[in-house]
Amino acid sequence: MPLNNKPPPAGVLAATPHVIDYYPPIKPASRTRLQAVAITVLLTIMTVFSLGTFFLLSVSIHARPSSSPIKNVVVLVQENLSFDVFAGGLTYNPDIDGVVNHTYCNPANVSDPASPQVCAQSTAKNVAADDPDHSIAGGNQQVYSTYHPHLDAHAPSMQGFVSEQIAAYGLDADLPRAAEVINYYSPDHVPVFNALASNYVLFDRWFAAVPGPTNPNRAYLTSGTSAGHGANDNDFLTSSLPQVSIFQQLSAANLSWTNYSNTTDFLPDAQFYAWTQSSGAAATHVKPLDQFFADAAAGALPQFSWINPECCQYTSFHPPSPINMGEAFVKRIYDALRASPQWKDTLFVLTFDEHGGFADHVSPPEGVPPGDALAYSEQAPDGKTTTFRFDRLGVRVPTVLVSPWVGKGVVQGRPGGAGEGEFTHTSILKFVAELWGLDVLTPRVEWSASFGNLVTNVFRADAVERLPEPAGEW
Ligand SMILES: *C1O[C@H](CO)[C@@H](O)[C@H](O)[C@H]1NC(C)=O
Ligand SMILES: *[C@@H]1O[C@H](CO)[C@@H](O)[C@H](O)[C@H]1NC(C)=O
Ligand SMILES: *[C@@H]1O[C@H](CO)[C@@H](O)[C@H](O)[C@H]1NC(C)=O
Ligand SMILES: *[C@@H]1O[C@H](CO)[C@@H](O)[C@H](O)[C@H]1NC(C)=O
Ligand SMILES: *[C@@H]1O[C@H](CO)[C@@H](O)[C@H](O)[C@H]1NC(C)=O
Ligand SMILES: CC(=O)N[C@H]1CO[C@H](CO)[C@@H](O)[C@@H]1O
Repeated sequence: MPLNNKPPPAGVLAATPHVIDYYPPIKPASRTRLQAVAITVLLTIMTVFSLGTFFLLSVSIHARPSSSPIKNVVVLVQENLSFDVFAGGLTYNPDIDGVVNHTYCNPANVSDPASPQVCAQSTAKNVAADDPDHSIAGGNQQVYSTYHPHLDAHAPSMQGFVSEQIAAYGLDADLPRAAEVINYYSPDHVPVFNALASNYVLFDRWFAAVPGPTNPNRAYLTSGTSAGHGANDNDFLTSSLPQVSIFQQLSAANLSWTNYSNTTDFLPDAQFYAWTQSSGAAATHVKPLDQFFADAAAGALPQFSWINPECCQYTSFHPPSPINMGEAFVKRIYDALRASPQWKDTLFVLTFDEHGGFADHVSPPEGVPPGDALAYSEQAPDGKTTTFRFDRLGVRVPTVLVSPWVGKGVVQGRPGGAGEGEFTHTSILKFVAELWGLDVLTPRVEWSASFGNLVTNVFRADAVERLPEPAGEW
């Protein structure tokens, strides 16, 4: 049996109170017995059909283990920064799709065409004072200029970030402060990231999985779906996610993994899942971050290392974490891997969970396969309900691929392969499935582009030994 996340049976959807299924709502009061039977039969047929389609596809792409030089994969997911704000100011390659030599502005009031424009400048501060809105509803406003987008009527014009910041913080008289949401870092501010990107592979078209907050994105990162969750709700704190995760898959395949964690207010990502608790893996496979540095030095890293940063005051980049402390943390991780006896076998992926409400000028793709058939609803700031079906990606986030087996200074845009979707968080799962011959977990993972073709068979002896020091405070 493939270890993947099949769509749950229709009865499970209907019984779960806080999620809405894919199909038209059914009013129990008006439902006759005959109607109920007919609907159940219909839902069962649809579920079986979609399950069968996915099963066929997943079997066909159940990859053979590849002959890759990569034996160890290390993933660090930092917090809450968009591509343009963190990486859009990099200048080492004019092909980077950022904000250098490109004017990107948002109106102060997205509903008023005559309102002043607030334009991106390279004056972003080390500490962002006002954590921008990153709910699903806030993200709708940022991307579509409305809390209630209809994909046929509203374009993802990326004009609503400043307006939403003003609405969230009442900053209408303080446009320079509202501009914090769109201003970006110069290479001098982010020397660590600049060195990583310019020495390895920078993706300038990598999208978060969900246009919403951290845990739904972290669930997509580690299982290819959030199982209908669009907020950081209690289920993430109680290990209640039912779906198969990469951690469960790796254990089933006898591949070693550790979730090194420095988080405090949130559970480490591996512990979102019921399986991690019930199998005992939470006790054996989740370790404090200090163990990562010890394992790297000893050459004892597992095949798959998943690093949860501290969240969200100091080293995660999440406001109010200072940017230069986040940089220092990334440097510690890289320097430890570079000095490790396992460096020659290692691929390190650094990405960000979501855009954190910060601005980006590239429209996220629409009409993408969701991880499953579950939808999510929340109340927007205007009091009305907004429903999201996980059928579009989140905002672009900075991502780098670091290894002695990748090219130097590669700027990777759209994937080249025919029939591939885009680079997005679930590209990591797609790559790992190919690398180790695992089942592809969900339709979203299957659609995602792998980055396997960026791993070469040429070992680079020129890999920088230590990254530069982070910037001082500014
Ligand atoms: C960032 O991370 C925090 C904590 O994980 C989360 O609550 C928030 O929704 C995320 N988004 C933004 C924009 O801060
Ligand atoms: C910006 O424009 C200048 C002048 O045309 C050019 O030299 C430089 O390479 C450009 N930089 C980027 C990052 O596009
Ligand atoms: C934005 O503009 C609209 C249309 O002119 C207006 O109704 C609304 O009050 C404005 N919002 C703010 C916060 O000024
Ligand atoms: C994993 O290892 C156990 C114990 O060594 C063995 O029984 C099992 O068959 C292995 N499973 C796989 C998928 O290799
Ligand atoms: C986080 O890491 C720092 C530095 O390695 C350490 O001092 C601290 O105890 C860690 N906290 C947790 C919760 O692991
Ligand atoms: C030092 C340490 O605990 N290393 C562990 C890393 O993770 C692998 C796989 O879970 C274990 O086998 C190691 O013992």
